[in-house]
Amino acid sequence: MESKKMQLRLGFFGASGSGKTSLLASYYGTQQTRKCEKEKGFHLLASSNQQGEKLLQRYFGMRDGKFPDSTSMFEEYFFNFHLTGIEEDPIQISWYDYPGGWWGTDPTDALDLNIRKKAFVNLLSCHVAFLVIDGIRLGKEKAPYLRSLLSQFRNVIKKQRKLIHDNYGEEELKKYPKEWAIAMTKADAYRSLDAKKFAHEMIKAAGSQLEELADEIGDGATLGKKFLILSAAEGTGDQVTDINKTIGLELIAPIAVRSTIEHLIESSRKHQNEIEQRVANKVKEVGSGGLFGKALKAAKNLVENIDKFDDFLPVKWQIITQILKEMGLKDILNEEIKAMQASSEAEIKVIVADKEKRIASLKKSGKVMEAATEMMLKEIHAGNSNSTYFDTRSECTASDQEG
Ligand SMILES: Nc1nc2c(ncn2[C@@H]2O[C@H](COP(=O)(O)OP(=O)(O)O)[C@@H](O)[C@H]2O)c(=O)[nH]1
Ligand SMILES: [Mg+2]
Repeated sequence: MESKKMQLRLGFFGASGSGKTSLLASYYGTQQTRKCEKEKGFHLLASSNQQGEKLLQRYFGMRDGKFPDSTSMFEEYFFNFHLTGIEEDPIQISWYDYPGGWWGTDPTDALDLNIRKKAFVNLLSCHVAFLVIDGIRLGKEKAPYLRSLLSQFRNVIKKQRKLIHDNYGEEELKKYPKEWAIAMTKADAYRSLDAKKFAHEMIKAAGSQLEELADEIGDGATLGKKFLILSAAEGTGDQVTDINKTIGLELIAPIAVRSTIEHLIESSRKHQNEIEQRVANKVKEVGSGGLFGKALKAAKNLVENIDKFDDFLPVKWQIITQILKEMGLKDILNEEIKAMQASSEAEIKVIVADKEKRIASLKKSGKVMEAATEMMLKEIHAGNSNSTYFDTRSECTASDQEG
């Protein structure tokens, strides 16, 4: 029997120099500070000492004022999500760094070929992918930068999908990651942009390219819906001026968790006819709350059918459906619906307080996995996530959903 540990695999796609290495070093380093552990009650630990040391070295370099040396290799890292005071680590996070340009060139030797093959397999196992946009370049070059980046990236996707198809077959292609977030790095250098403005700027400058890209990825791809802004540190050029001024890093893992849940919901919606016809009627009955709120409501009706998700979802999702089932998907969804519909800060505060109570009691009763998931979801609602994360679906009105 597979151990009941949630595997969460994240892929980062971005051109060389777009800030991926700095991001991970800062993310990891920040997690190791006592302040973080005290405030959040959790932190990430590298699964291997060697990897942990490498990341910390880069982080200390940044603390001393210098961004890390650039790397252009495919890199993978593994972390355990550690809850303060609890021995067992409930979530394992894999982080894959896919450097840009890499897919466009031919392998140089047998070793390179092998690394690439492995990277392919990992790519297919990713639950959530992040497309990295360089905030400094965006600020300077604006729309032409976005358009050229997106069309290059579309070629990359095309190439990847063809390679997967030719080497592993049609069936494997179904595993290709569908949950995508667009992440702008170096947000410290582009202060006037919050996540919502970033989303609007991208859609205005390159909306049709985003749609084409989503089509290239395949039916149900969420590329172009979720936007976040990140900064590894405040800096100018290759100098770090303040390592403590990071932006949005703490939301990466929570957004990934939330995305996996959304993916299950969307899949269940798409397959609703296969699951139960009566659900379709229920969907019509639900009221407003935005497209996402509506999706969540529809999903509520499917909670009892979660067993059947495994029939149509690729294997990589099964451990997640199993966990969600055990932890009471219904409760989570109810909470998330409330949170999505909350309009005032006071309402959000109540939700966060409720979650905190729930987390404390889950921890007390040894439900570590459940506590960890709740902690991440709480993170999205707490703090200033409104300015660093934006889902365009929260803007849609209920009528967008008809038909
Ligand atoms: N201002 C600012 N500059 C950054 C940040 N992250 C990276 N940079 C700059 O971008 C360069 C490339 O970053 P790197 O992490 O190596 O990019 P990668 O090639 O995608 O891994 C760094 O040397 C810095 O000059 C950031 O958060 N803020
Ligand atoms: Mg790098």
